[in-house]
Amino acid sequence: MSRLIPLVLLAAGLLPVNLIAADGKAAAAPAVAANGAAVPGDLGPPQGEPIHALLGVPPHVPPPIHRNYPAKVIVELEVIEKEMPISEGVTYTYWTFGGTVPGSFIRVRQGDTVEFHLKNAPDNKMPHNIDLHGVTGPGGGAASSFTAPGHESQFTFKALNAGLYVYHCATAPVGMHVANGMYGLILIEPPEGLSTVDHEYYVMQGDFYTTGKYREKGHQPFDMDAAIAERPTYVLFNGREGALTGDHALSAKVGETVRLFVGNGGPNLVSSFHVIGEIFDKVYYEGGTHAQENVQTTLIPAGGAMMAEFRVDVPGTYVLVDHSIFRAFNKGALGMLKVEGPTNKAIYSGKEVDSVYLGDRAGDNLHAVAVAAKANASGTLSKEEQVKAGQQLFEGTCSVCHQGSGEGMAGVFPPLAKSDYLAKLAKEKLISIPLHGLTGAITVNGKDYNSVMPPMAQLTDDEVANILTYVLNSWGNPGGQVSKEEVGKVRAQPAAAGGEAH
Ligand code: HEC
Ligand SMILES: [Cu+2]
Repeated sequence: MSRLIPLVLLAAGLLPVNLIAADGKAAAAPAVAANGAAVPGDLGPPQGEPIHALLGVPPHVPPPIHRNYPAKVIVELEVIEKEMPISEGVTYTYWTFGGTVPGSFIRVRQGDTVEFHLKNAPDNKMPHNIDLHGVTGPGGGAASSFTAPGHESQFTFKALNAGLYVYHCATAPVGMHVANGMYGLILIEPPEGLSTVDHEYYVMQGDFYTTGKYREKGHQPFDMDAAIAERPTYVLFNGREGALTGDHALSAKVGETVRLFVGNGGPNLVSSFHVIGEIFDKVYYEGGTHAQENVQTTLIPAGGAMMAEFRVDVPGTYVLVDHSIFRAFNKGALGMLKVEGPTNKAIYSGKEVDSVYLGDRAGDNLHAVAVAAKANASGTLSKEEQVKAGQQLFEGTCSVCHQGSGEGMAGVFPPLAKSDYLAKLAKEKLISIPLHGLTGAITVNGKDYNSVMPPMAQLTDDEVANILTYVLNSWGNPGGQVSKEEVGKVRAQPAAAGGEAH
């Protein structure tokens, strides 16, 4: 049993002589004690030359640490306040650790002495600091790191406990600093390291509060009242809608193993983290040392984290969601893991992306929608731009029932293509259909329908305008144009009852 490091010696900083190698560095610690418990880090003084930490830019993390001795690790993190897109055509002023949301990923080894430098960029407006949940000491470093714009502060801590920890700004008003994106993860690796996997990714959920509606275009300021009421406009992975979809999706190949480091910055919501179509082989819940196996959905508290490991067995698109599911489909909490490789019919029969499930997120990054939003902002929006944007929005929204071809489904969903009903509608009535829905008996192209179209209240005024302009100019319909302002007027009126326009 001489290979076990007595806990009390470690705590006192006294490493047993038989663990020090000839070069003065500690020999590799055994991974696991005979009783199955993880071996605590070697907590003696730092050895060797100080190391400058490599920081990970989300969704990437720095490489695993293969050191077998504790070192002095220098971390330099700069706070940058900057405007970035939060959704297509929507911008927000973020406060960031390292220029990204979440902030730079920090990776050290248990037992390391971390010399932390926090810089506050000179053209920032606010003071900031950092509270690292991986720090043992009052405020997790907050008081020692309070930094005015154009200044730098420094403090040092020993990474006593292995685990995956959230860090965040803790400057008043704390909630506002966190809501603006001031959070990230620090991984304190156990001495024996983590198991080898093919891919490691960094994902962090956060809730955002804007004065405008979800996807309302233009620059959107922070809404303190909504934040206090805990009514987020956006719930996002990695700080922006689409940060992990389309071209930005995470990737892996069939047969590979994936480790997700997932944190929740909050400030308010608890995440029910789930990957549609995948089962986590292991979850290190709460970022701790023990793993649960075969997990479908795992809770990540605000200010908490977890590690999930799984092998991908069949190709396709796996969708990361907060399974409080309105957040995924109506507030943006949706990411993708694209897996390439040969199919395995014995495990799953096929079909690439489930567009009925994903709606307009199944396609590309809503590029045409962004183009239209820009043109709208500069007052140059053309009918063609509206039609293009409308087509992308129609996919997965209206196409679920009326079909991509606009032909509908016999006896169930009326056609929008060459619809004589639509052709004779007054503009206000047409606009009111997506806004308020439609019920009651109608006749379209000689066929009777008596069904219910639910209101699509989640769509913004310009989205409705673009969709209707697309519908009016497609499939042999009469043409015309609907503006955002016209939609706004109809939205303000009460819903008219009955199906047929009088
Ligand atoms: C959940 C299914 C569903 C979705 C999604 C849906 N509709 Fe409908 N829509 C219907 C049904 C059902 C009717 C017929 C209602 C009735 O019988 O009164 C209808 C009727 C209509 C009509 C009038 C009838 C016609 O064929 O001209 C228009 C216009 C229309 N929808 C446009 C849209 C647009 C635009 C969208 C997307 C923003 C949309 N719908 C999304 C189910 C849907
Ligand atoms: Cu701050």
